[in-house]
Amino acid sequence: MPKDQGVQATHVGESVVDMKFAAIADLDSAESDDQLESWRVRFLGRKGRLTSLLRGLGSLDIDERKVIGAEANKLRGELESLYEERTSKLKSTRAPVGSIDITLPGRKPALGGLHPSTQMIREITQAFNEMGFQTIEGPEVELEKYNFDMLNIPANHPARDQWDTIWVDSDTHNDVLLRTHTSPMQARTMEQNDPPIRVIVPGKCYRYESTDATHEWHFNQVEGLAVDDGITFADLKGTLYEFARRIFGPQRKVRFRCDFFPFVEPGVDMSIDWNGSWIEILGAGMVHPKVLENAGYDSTKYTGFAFGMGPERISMLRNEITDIRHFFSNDLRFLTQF
Ligand code: FA5
Repeated sequence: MPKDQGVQATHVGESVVDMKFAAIADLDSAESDDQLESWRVRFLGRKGRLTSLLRGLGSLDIDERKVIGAEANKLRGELESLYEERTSKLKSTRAPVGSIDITLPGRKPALGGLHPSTQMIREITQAFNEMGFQTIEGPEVELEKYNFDMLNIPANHPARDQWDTIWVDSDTHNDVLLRTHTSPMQARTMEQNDPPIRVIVPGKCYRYESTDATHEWHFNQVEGLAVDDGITFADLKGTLYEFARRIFGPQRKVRFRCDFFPFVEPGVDMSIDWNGSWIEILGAGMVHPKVLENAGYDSTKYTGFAFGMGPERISMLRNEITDIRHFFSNDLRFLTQF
């Protein structure tokens, strides 16, 4: 805009034209209610620049006062209507109430995490992987043959009572069940592979039993099997001691006691010292010669050890969880702590 000659107000500090340029530029850059209000106070307010200029007119001679006074009053009118215009323009570009406000910070989607059982299983399998065991998995819906027969637990043998079994109803088969332990994978692995074998098998198991703080009707197990020429009970103990050292730390005491499982001889269970008492975390033993022979191995040449542990029980010990049922209750207050 060209400067208007005759409206210079050198005596009153600032020219009407300079002020007009400054006011319009500032108004155009006002983007919020606060900035608009600050602009109004600075230019049109009682102590604003335009009011100060008008007050200063008294010091001018009469002719100058008339010209500059008229220009300043005209400018006031112009600035007031420009202010109204800018205010309604800003309002019209704003999102209507109830619509999305794109200026708000975004909401973070909730991130999932690994289930505490999965975390424990991964830690356990990693410990054994580092000792040379390979991780494999097997079917949860299993044949009676692998779950019992090949593990030296024939039909009607009292040892079957040790595992309360959930059988699968079927018109064509009466030998299908939900596996009661991960040990059937001992039989399946030996059936399909020649020694040497070193495998670790995590997976879900199911038992028809009532639940309490340390028993669930479905839970995970991690099975281990090593078969080779010349494996001894010392290898079993050494491997499980090393596992306990990795999971529970070097200070933790470990206890082996005799136990009976039809598929091992001798059989043991292993307990961990917990505040002065012992808590059983796994069953183990030397693979029974009959189990080796059932898989077609020469039991005079090959020996092996096997073990089966409960990762939920181990997590309970590690994390001071008092009830195993928390693992499968799907309560986020529990799950998000891991
Ligand atoms: C067995 O299931 C054997 N198959 C283990 C084994 C494998 C022995 C190889 C010898 C050689 P047991 O029923 O004790 O054994 O279960 C093994 C572990 O699974 C227990 O120490 C416990 O940690 C876990 N476990 C057993 N039953 C439950 C249950 N109802 N709820 C949660 N964890 C369980």
